[in-house]
Amino acid sequence: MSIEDIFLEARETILQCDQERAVRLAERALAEGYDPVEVISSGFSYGIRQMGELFGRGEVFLPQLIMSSEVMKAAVQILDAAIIQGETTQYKGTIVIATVEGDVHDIGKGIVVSLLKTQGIQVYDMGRDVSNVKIIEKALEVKADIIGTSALLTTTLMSQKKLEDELRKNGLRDQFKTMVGGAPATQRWADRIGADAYAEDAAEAVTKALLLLNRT
Ligand code: B1M
Repeated sequence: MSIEDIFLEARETILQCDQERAVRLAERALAEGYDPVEVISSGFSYGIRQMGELFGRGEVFLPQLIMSSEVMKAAVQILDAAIIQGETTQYKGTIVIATVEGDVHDIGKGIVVSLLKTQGIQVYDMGRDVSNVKIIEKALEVKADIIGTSALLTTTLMSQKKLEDELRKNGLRDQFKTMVGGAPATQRWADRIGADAYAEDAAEAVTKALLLLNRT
């Protein structure tokens, strides 16, 4: 099967909410030696974004969106296991990462987490719907170098600004670098709120994290 066919079928499985086929396809892509990251980003992720557009236009409804994200998660789980994780105790740095409070979108953050781990970065993934207070507590506890937040809703994006405010208010701003991501976040947004970095996708998140750690 060509990589283009894999991409096309991956998108279809998401749009058709066909979990069995998605799982079989993920396994086949790995068996045929394709790069799991590429299969996620140009195949399944593309499909879920198309689903999001249909949802945004009212052409599909929440139950279908939920089903398609379950399909996405099942496929990503298989591909994720094949992404080589950095086996080291000599970490290049530590990041605490979370999806912000009020936001349950965690598929993209999960991909970011996997890729960061492949680069020997120690990752504390706090999950989703996490308050800034908890994020900061964890960052202090593990002496993180970077705090990374993901926000997918325009309404929850503001939490990334509140995190910057909270760090400043508590005299902690210089203690951590911050990175923001998620579909509505942009470089402009990062500049506006004073975040140290913005990343559009998981690959860029790795590049930016290494830059923040002076490891490039
Ligand atoms: Co939601 N949802 N959703 N949803 N959902 C969006 C975000 C939406 C744009 C869809 C739409 O209307 N077109 C819309 C937001 C509109 C807005 O705010 N303007 C929306 C809505 C409205 C909602 C609900 C409110 C729907 C409702 O209940 N009526 C609800 C909100 C619940 C809540 O959070 N409180 C909701 C729920 C859900 C599901 C549960 C069904 C499901 C999430 C499942 C899950 O994550 N466990 C879901 C999904 C799947 C989506 C879409 C379709 C896809 C998101 C996704 O997984 N993308 C999304 C549409 C879209 O984004 N275009 C949508 C694939 C993923 C690989 O990409 O997450 O962007 P992404 O991550 C990328 C980059 O952004 C970046 O790297 C990742 C990998 O490349 N990145 C980072 C992400 N985090 C980063 C952090 C970094 C750096 C880079 O550094 C720290």
